[in-house]
Amino acid sequence: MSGRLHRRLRCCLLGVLTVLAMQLLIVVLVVRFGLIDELISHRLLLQQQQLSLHQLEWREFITHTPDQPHALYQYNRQLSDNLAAVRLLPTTRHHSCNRRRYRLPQASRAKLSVVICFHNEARSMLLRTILTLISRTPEEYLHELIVIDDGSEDAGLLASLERHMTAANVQRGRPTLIFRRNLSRKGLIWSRNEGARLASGHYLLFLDSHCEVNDGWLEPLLERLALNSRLAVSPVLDPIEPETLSYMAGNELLKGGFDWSLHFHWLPRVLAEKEALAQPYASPAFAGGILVISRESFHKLHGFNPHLEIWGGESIELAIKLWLCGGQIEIVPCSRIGHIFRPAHAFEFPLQFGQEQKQKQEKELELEQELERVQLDSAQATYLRNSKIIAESWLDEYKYLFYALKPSARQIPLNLRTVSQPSYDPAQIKAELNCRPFDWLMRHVSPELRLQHANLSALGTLRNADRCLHVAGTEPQLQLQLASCHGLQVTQWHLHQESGQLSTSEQRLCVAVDAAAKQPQLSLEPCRAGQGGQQWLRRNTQLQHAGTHLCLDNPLKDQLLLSHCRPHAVSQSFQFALEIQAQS
Ligand code: UD2
Ligand code: MN
Repeated sequence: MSGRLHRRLRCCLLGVLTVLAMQLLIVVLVVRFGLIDELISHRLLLQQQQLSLHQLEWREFITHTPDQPHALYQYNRQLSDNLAAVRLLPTTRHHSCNRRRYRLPQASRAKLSVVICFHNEARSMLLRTILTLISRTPEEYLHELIVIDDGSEDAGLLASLERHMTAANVQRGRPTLIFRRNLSRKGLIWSRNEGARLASGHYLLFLDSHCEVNDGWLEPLLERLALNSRLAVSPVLDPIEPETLSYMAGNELLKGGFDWSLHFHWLPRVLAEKEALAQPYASPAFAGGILVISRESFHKLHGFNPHLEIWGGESIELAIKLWLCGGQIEIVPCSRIGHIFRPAHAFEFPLQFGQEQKQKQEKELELEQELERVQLDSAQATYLRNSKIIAESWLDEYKYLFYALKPSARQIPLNLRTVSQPSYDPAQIKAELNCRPFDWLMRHVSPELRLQHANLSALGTLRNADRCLHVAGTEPQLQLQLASCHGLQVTQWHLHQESGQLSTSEQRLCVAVDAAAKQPQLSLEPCRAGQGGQQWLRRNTQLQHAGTHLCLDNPLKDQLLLSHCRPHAVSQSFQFALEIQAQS
């Protein structure tokens, strides 16, 4: 009797286990082949009665993507083609954001115009950006979508997109669709300004063309904007991994900022007592170039600086302009937008310095070589030129710090083209809007800028006559030498206030002298705290090594050595680009 019961129980248990195992197998299969994503996203589209897969026939649209090498996109294009157009994304914002009810302005007063410009974006990626936006933005707020093709090589893309989207949009009539194509490439700054010129909504969203907005992205932003018309906002950007396209959580403990060379930097956000993680917070700069601003204030500020070319710096300039001219910037952690941060530029940059200029300099062979080097990296040169314009426009007397860190920017001719551009004169904008001096921003918005060099006595290039102290070669064969001061990559130095160390600007290598050696030699060593051999004293324009009391000297062309200090010796006079404070 008990044996039979046993057998039955075993049978039952086996049955239950088999069913469980089968269920597990189904789950694994569904997850493995991404069926869940497909099913949910398909349902999502149909449910929302928006641009359904059927209407848009997007598969047909993306099959016409021209075959291009990976370098053109810098992400996994094949995977992008095979993923659902709108996929389910993980909830990355704090759970309290989901529970909150947002105080939203009336839709008739908060119409949103979205500007997306792109150059050589894969069709599936652009489509995902657009469809995700449409399906995750409350219909009543999404007023118009302005898509600008900035001279992409896939010449048929825009017309085809327009055809499909217009057909899909017939029943809804919303959002208004505007398509434009630049026959030749004009850069993202020109294109975004053009988008803003065409826009008619109350607010502008500038969006990259490889993004996925997450659920509920708009409401937290609108709530803030409605409270304060002088505010411009960024979501927290969630990184999408370029190869796996997996969607990850961005960090709400970071602010946007920039350094004196006008490069964008993340800065730590320090939470005030009782400040919740999900609370909006002020930020010196936007979280990158994805931002929402009222159209009126954008135009009042004269938009993005039209003198900036192709790529880079425009959102930093807008941030400086906003803060100085009565605006504010916030990052809103309850709003999330995914963005593919690509490992390298996915496009070429036009040359910055023309052949003619090179010819002019022909006599000076060296300078010519420098210019060639500059030409090799026109992306850097474009960024440098844009940064120089920003420094000249807004940094007031602090622009010398910028030049100290970017000495080669001095060589870059500006000849600002104004013919086809609307007039843009920072001095006029400052007068018109009663803008504050840059110093105010350092005091009230970005104290990090003040502190950045607080422990330095001097910084920048270190020059004797027309030669600069430079670290040449590659590891482990690095060499200290004198080189032309004009190269883009010429070494930048830091003379530290307390330790007296003379280090490269990333503070890894220090100039050292072995005091115990018979003939003291200069060398490069990893910087180490409390290392006597690495201590230098600033004596007027001389650099005296503390251990040996010898001075840095350049007695013959390109010869670098140590010798007895002779006051007023020209060969021992080394100038930093910027002296900040005397050594203590
Ligand atoms: C960052 C910003 C971007 C912008 C840029 C600096 C984020 C997430 N993105 O870009 O918004 O501020 O820095 O200018 O912070 N494009 C054109 N024409 C061009 C070059 C680019 O239309 O000549 C498009 C491009 O297809 C993309 C957008 O401009 O949609 C931004 O360029 P990106 O994605 O290559 O640069 P990224 O993300 O480093
Ligand atoms: Mn981007």
